[in-house]
Amino acid sequence: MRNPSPQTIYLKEYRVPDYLIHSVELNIVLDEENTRVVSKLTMERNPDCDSENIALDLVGEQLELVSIALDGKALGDKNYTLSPESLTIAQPPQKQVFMLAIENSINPKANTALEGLYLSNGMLCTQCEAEGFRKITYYLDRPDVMAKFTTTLIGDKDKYPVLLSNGNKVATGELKNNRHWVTWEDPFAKPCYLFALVAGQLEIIEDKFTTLSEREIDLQIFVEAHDKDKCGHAMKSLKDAMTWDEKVYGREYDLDLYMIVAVSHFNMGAMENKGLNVFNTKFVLASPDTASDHDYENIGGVIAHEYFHNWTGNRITCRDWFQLSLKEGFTVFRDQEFTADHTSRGVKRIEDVDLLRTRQFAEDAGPLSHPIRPEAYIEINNFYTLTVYEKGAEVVRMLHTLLGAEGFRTGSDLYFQRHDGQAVTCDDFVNAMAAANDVDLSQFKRWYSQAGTPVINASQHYDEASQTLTLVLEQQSSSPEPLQIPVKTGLVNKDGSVASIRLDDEAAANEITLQLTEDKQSFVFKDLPQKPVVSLLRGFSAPVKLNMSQSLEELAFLLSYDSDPFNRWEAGQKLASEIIFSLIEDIQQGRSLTLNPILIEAFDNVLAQDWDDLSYFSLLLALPDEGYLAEQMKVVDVDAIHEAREYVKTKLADNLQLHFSSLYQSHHKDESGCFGKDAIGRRRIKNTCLSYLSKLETQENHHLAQTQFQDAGNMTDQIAALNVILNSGHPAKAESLESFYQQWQDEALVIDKWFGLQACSPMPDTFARVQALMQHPAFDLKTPNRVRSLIGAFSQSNPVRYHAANGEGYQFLADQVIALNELNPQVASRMVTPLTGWRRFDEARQDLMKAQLERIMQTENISKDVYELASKSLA
Ligand code: 0A1
Ligand code: ZN
Repeated sequence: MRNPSPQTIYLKEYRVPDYLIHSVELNIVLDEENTRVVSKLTMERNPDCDSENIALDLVGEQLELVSIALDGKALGDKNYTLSPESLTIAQPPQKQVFMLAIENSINPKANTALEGLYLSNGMLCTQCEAEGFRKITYYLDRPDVMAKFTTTLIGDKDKYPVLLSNGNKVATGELKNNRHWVTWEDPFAKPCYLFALVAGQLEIIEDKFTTLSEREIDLQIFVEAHDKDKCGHAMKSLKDAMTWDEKVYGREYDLDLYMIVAVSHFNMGAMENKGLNVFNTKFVLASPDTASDHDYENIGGVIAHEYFHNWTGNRITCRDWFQLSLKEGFTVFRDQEFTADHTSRGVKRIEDVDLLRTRQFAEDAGPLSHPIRPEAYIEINNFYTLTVYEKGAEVVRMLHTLLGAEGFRTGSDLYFQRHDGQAVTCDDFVNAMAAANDVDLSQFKRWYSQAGTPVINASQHYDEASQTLTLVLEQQSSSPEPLQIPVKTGLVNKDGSVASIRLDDEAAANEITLQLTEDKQSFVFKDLPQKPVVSLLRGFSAPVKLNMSQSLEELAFLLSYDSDPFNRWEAGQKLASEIIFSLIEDIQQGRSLTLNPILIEAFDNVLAQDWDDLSYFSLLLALPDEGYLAEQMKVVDVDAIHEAREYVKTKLADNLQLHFSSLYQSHHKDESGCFGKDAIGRRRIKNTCLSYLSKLETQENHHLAQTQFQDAGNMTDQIAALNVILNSGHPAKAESLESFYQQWQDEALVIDKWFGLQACSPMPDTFARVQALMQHPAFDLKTPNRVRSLIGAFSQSNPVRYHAANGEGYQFLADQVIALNELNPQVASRMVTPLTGWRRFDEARQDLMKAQLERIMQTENISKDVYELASKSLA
């Protein structure tokens, strides 16, 4: 192990920096194996620092120090101390401003961790968030040290014709030996995690955007030559995002140039470096034949996310990494709303909640549960979590619900005005919201320090004599004091009409946001001549688990009549879940199975209606995900979940096949290249029907899938057909998989899908197939997208095969984590997650999973990343 007991960093130990950096001048001579960095820092002692310690501690890792000079004078090695992770100057000058010059070298080719400066398909690029800049040069690598950067890049003209960094290009020139240089100047002070450089043979796609105040911005996307035709959607999304941020938040872009570079090797989705975003190719490249509708939507969302960071993240950044949700929660909320405004609001909300409930709830219920503002970490890279991002966005959304759209905008205006150019905290954000609206949000702040998913128990009582309905809400959470929870509520009459809500002396309304602020509260609704059906937590107005007993009939009723798109879908999910859970019990007790006809009737009802929004219609027909069902079980029984869900799906297909067939036929059109809401909706509903029909295993349906697979002119249809072929007894399975590979072998992102599809298959031969695919020439442990599409997909999205009772899945995963630990600790630690939830399984599986975690803990040179996850989940 590198460090026997890696250090824990605590929020409560935050201190202002001892020194500040005003400006940085970087001179970087690029070379694959020996890049030279000269960094000139203009520094001063921080006037706000009251520490006695005058030593200057810079951090640096995997650097070869060449020289140091203070105010132009070389420092002898007695004047500083070097450790593998730091450079300390005991006696820096005590005058106001001094200059420190450092020269060091780095080896990008040896960098498989993809943090700092690294190589991707011959291109040099950087990733500095959270603490990657210290792998480029010695620095005060913390977000509250903000400096102005001037960067000169020098490189070979043929290998690196394009040389990019943050800000504006201010000078260029030629040198001998076929080299050239470019100087970039970023006028905005920034923390070093937002620094970026890119050098390589790249093609450029250009456009322009005129801002609200009529400034013309150059927009540039850089990609490898063969991808030049796949940037149209990304460029359009960028312009849409710029327009939206002006309209919704009054935020304009601030530099004259906005650049995006797509790279094939990237640990995450994308990175918001100032003026120079670096993106995983997955979130830039799209053409109708290579990218699915889902990919198109994701690209739009991620492009917007990174663009929105320019204000929520860059202009105003985090004081320390505990505040990560300050920028991430807010920015995710902004990108969710952007997508909702450009697609279908109801569908977007359902998909976001689905992700939250299947993945974030599981994280929050396990050993790695943490508040959206964590209080301690060993490795900050482990805290780019669903909790910080997705639950963080839910917390911001609750503020939006509580303050209303206008109040929220007044609050965000004040936040931008107060803190522009600063590194701030989550409290600063909530304080600005409170001050602008003249409300007290001190109770609301508890959401930032509370871990785990709160539970609301709801009960109701209707009194015919007084014509009142009393709703009692009780909350339970890890917070010692009650939380402030907005509970959007509606009432529906027996005939499906809206029942007016009259609460105390308030005016009647169709919908109300109840304020749950105490442990237990009663709400009395008046003037109700008949007992209405309650629709609670509309739009999923708070990230909580809601327990309210509702009969299957009431759920079926809400599925037909609830006017809230989220709760209408939710009623269907609850109905299906209840039925699946009772089948799970039957399976566990060895009883024979029959499907409750109420579900068939409810689906029949949905199928018989005319729907404008076909994507939403498809969601109403989707059964709850296996992961979501597992989340709700005390002891997860993956086999029974799978069997029960498959049984329900097959029975529905059997009973409703005429509906599914006729819907399939009426919506099966060739509209490849059309990405309007209707064309996307038609593809989605058609493929939902195809998936049901495939359960019947008839020759006719096999033929349907095969024809769709062969004729498809777009990736959505092709991959949907391949998926049903793969997951049925289709005779053309092997041939289809092979022809798909042959067709797309030169398109890395499509081959990722090919790996992913096979890894997720519930068929019995999947594990053997996954093992064989590990040996496939196209598989590479050094490419994170490949690792995620094979190892990640298998362990995170294929519960029934990954959790095989003999433990082969666990052993396989641990083997891969151990191999990845050496190469790329960040990716390795993300792969550990499916072992960490061991407490949720039966004893035999618990033992098998624990044994693998223990084996991982024995890894030689275990990284902080993997150590933190494995040790915390065993504790
Ligand atoms: N800030 C980026 C996410 C990101 C975080 C870490 C990275 O490397 C370790 C890369 C990207 C975002 O939210 O988009
Ligand atoms: Zn982000």
